[in-house]
Amino acid sequence: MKEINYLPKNELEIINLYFNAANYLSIGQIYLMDNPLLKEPLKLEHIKPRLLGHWGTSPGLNFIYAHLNRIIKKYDLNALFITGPGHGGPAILANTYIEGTFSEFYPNITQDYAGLKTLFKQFSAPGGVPSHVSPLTPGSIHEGGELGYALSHAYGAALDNPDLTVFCVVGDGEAETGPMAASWHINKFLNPETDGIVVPILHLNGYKINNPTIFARISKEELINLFKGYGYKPYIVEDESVDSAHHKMASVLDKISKEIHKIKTGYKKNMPDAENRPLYPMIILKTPKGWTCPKEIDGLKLEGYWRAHQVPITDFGEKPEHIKILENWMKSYEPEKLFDEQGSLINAIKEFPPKKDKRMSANLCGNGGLLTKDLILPDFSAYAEKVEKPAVKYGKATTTLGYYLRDIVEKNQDNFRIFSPDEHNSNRLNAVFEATDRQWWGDIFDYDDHLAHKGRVIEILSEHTCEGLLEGYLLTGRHGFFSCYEAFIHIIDSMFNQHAKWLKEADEVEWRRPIPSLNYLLTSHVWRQDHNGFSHQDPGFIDHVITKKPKYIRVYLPPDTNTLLVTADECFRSKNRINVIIAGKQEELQWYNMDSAIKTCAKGLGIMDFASNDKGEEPDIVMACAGDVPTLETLAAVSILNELVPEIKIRVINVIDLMTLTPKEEHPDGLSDKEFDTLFTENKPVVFAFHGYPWLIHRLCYRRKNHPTFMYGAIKKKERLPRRSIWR
Ligand SMILES: Cc1ncc(C[n+]2csc(CCOP(=O)(O)OP(=O)(O)O)c2C)c(N)n1
Repeated sequence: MKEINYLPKNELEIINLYFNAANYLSIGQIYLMDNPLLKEPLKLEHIKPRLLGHWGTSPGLNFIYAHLNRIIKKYDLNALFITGPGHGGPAILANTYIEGTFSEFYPNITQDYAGLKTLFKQFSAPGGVPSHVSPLTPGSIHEGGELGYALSHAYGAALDNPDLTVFCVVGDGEAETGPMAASWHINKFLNPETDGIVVPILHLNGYKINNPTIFARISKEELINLFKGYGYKPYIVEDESVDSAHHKMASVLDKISKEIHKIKTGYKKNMPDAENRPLYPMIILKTPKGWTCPKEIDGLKLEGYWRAHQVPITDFGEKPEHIKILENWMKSYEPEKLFDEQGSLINAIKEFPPKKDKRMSANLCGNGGLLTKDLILPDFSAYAEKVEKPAVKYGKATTTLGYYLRDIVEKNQDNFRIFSPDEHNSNRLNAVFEATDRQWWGDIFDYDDHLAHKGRVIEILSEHTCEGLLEGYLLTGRHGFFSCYEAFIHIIDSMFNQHAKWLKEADEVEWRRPIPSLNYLLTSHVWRQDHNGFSHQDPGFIDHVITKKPKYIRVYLPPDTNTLLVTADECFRSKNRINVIIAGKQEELQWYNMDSAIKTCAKGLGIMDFASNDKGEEPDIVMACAGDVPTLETLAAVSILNELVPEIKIRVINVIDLMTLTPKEEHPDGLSDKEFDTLFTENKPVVFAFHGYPWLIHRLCYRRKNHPTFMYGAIKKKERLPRRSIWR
């Protein structure tokens, strides 16, 4: 085969030195707290007492990283690296150390003996870096840990970044997850002219934690056909010998780089095939799990088996002979050829990666906040519902929001996107299509409704994919919006967790810049499932959201059009938050004119004067509500009470920003006890009609003085609605 000697000798040599250095640095982080260059014989006291980290995926990641460095320089690529097996933290950190970025961001980790020792010691140790890729990792937009989102994040990063190539490693175990299975289809949305390129690299190392992977145990033909079926052009790189694998990988990456160039230039020049979806290349890299570690340990298979997944050699106290095995393994990379006398990497290795922000770990997309431009927002009051008197006029909140979104799209053509799992129109946001289309690279027929090769809306019936794309888009500094049925947003509960964790951790990393907020519109909500029913009811996403660190989350329940517009504007201006807006899409009575909507939203809640008869005095009862239907029901109840018992003094309070109910010390929007008591009184009964489950209000208010008087009208258990009243 002509790949056998594809690389000239000098190139092979340096790429292999780089690979050895990255492997050595990965193992060093997992094992050593002293004697980092093995200058003296390895002893138990040099080895960390608690061994943490994952070796199995690391050599594959190092191999890929080394080869990408080669082609970035050769083809002057603007490249970002995303790794699904984020548990391969030691490998990614090793590469950022070689690239020099790690020392730039953390000056105590110097490029010498002392720095090397600290690099090793601080890995997965208190005060250091976690064992997975995290916000502390330069160049990362991707929290390691929960598997399944690498490819949707990669595609999200590539959207509207026409010059970016995102190399995305997908573990073959990760490839078994549901979210990943849907993500392969995102190539049917990418526009080769206006978006970047994603090159998926399936890392077929054969095993997960304790099991073989499905993809490794089907025939090559089946595997290739699968990816051809997904619309990719798969290239297989398969070898156990490091040298010949280098030749094969280099040869494939050269081919792929040329294909990428052809795709990009072809579409820019609008060549004849520009009407067709390009066949995007991908790589299937088949190398042994834990590649280059000892073949066996204690007579058991290690390299090329799941035993290599985490820490391949352990029990040094009980089995001192393991110390020698580890030492020999580390020495097999010949550290004396990788580092100079001062413990600094030799120049040839240091010089190998690309320079400045061409280094994948220094790509500005990896710190998206640096690239963020504020959205150009139209004046929301221009879309106001004219409300001369409360409770007279009907309006459709999300329909009007659609006009506002339409104009945001109009003003932010490459900086704002909307994602939805096939619910955009159902959620009444149709007006957006006056300004844009749904981006789509499947067949398009002349009778199709707003399907086009360019468009600001992406609809795919996978909440995971919508969420992953939006996260990738936000993490690389742009703005977006996700509209979804309330009941089904639970599908991404866990992705929401991961993003919330990222925001919290990234906020604590000095060099990371704030990114635009993740904005959800949850509609088709629990109370108005007119076409559906019990199957579509669950208001529990809020319960999930409020468990996260308060600083980063907001939950809004605007009861009408004007409050929805004010809320949306606030969300689009915010950064580093997750904003959940829950609003009905049906025709509903309007309560607030724009002026009062602005005032009430600024406080997050307010007394509905038109419905209250306490006239500034202490009321006999407080009727509180949060959510559009509970507001309507509360006001209906109040009008009945006014007729039946006009002597009762009633105060009606409408809560729009749910987090105002939390104590001020716990949430930036929380009311002080004084403010709370002034509104809700210290001892008068409070009847609270709430959109979701009642215990949530209990949780938010239980430390308030008159909390014992609270009574709830809300969903107590899963029941068919709206056949029953909310009052029970
Ligand atoms: C969604 C999810 N489920 C389970 C796990 C636990 N887990 C961590 S690594 C791993 C195996 C991953 O295998 P693969 O993706 O092939 O990575 P590699 O073999 O390269 O380490 C599993 C199941 C996880 N991190 N995320």
